[in-house]
Amino acid sequence: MPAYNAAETLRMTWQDIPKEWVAKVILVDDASGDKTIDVARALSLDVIAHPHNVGYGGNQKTCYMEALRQGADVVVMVHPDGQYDPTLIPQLVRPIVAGDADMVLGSRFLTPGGARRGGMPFYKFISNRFLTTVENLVLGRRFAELHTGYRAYSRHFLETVPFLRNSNDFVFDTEVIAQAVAFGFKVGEVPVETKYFPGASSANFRQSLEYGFKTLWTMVRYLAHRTGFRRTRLFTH
Ligand SMILES: Nc1nc2c(ncn2[C@@H]2O[C@H](COP(=O)(O)OP(=O)(O)OP(=O)(O)O)[C@@H](O)[C@H]2O)c(=O)[nH]1
Ligand SMILES: [Mg+2]
Repeated sequence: MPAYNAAETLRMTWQDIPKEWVAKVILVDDASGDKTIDVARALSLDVIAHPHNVGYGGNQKTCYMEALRQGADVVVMVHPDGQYDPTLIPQLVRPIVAGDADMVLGSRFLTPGGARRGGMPFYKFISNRFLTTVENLVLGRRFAELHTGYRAYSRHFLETVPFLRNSNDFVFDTEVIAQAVAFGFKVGEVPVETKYFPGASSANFRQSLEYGFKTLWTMVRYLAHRTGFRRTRLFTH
């Protein structure tokens, strides 16, 4: 769990995790201003505390490095803000264990109307659809959604893709998808629900706009790399 000011929602998120499916719950706190660390320790999670705030992508880097260090075969990212349903963890893990995928995305758009019913703001819904369409064109795939924060990775994936070179910001999530395609990994999608509610953490308008432009820039970089125009270390070993 990449956590930032998640004290209010962490316990309920943790309670819904199917414990028989999960060997370890690692929480990385990104210098929250609230009691996230205290709640995490009370729940006996493996806690790593960043001494300073790095950002959502930087937080994931620490999460994945620690999971690899602890010997994980499959790693699932669950946001501690309660927006994604942890009871669906088995659905994300199964395709990896079966060898059908090395990365699984929990898609909020596979159930028609689901994202809006879950309270996704209209502007996020529209920009998500737009960006996903552009990305599909560039990547040559047909994903239902590329902006979900609910994802699972195989160990092999995390040991192959150079995710430490990614942004420390939200666009980390887009870069990983472009890397998955660039490295030829099989990416699966399973339907998940989403809940937008007052206590959940949500990227604000400015952050979302910045994320949108950085996502498009990532696609430009991907194309430039693919065509040999300008290669980037994001997509090489
Ligand atoms: N490390 C770190 N984590 C963050 C930061 N901001 C948010 N997070 C965590 O990352 C998760 C995702 O961030 P959100 O702000 O919820 O954004 P989002 O879920 O991508 O966007 P929404 O769909 O609008 O909720 C949250 O569960 C936060 O705990 C940050 O600055 N640093
Ligand atoms: Mg959120």
